[in-house]
Amino acid sequence: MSHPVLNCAGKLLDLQKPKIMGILNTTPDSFSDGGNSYQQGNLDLDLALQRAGQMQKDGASIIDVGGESTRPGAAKVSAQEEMDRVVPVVERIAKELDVIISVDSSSAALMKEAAAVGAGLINDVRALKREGAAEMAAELKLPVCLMHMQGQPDSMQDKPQYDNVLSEVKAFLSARIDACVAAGVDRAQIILDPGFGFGKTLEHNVELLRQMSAFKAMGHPVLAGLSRKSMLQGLLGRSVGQRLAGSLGVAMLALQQGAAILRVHDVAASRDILELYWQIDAGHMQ
Ligand code: 7PM
Repeated sequence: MSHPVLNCAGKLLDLQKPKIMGILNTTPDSFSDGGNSYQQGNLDLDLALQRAGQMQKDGASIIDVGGESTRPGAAKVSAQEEMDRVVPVVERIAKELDVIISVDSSSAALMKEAAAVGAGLINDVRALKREGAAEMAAELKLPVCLMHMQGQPDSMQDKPQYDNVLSEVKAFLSARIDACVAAGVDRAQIILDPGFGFGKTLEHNVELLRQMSAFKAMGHPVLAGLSRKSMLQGLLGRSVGQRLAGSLGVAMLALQQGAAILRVHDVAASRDILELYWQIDAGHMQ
């Protein structure tokens, strides 16, 4: 596992050097119409493309397109609504940019539609547990990111509880790897993610970050999703708009423990710390 290369629908993702995944939300509150309608016009697609292009210029290798708000306490989004938001954005970016597009979804139907218009990676906060998702990922032959979550987005932060958070998250991911491989997913195409903030208290998140190298030791590339997360509220008292420095600090800690992909909002700044890590702390070992 010293040199994993994932095949994202023909585009190779070489993880010898860590890579940046830029976050592109298609939820209405993150778009120009301010949430009046989820129907996207050309202006919305233009804006999504422009944001994706900027992130690529800033150093993102992957653009993560999501349409379901998984924010703690968030309302559910209908499958059709999610499809209507995500698929046109994936299609537009795939047409115009030479970049790997990941689709942040748990729905097998959406994975299929997104792959048909150019998605190259599946990022599922439910670790392909939904009906038909693992089989679909296997059929599409795309890399998958399996994330740990305790509970469901609408209630997961109510009372997260673990006897041993590290061993329970590892056991969950290990079971999901086995289930996905049994469904036909190529083991070499599986990325793991401890799921910071998904059914975890501040203490749980800190423990997982401290022990992040344990996930790499499972033999898969590891994705770290720490950008602007609420643990920075807990540790630093920073509101969401004030979390850049904290996000970069925890991203560096994740890199030092072997994280292969950083999922971030602030691509340019994250690329700087990735370069520092690579030139100072990792490059000399290669
Ligand atoms: C509000 C709060 C909106 C939190 C969105 C979020 C991850 C992810 C998300 C992650 C992977 C965010 C989250 N987080 N996928 N999707 N790993 N693989 O902060 O940590 O972006 S949504």
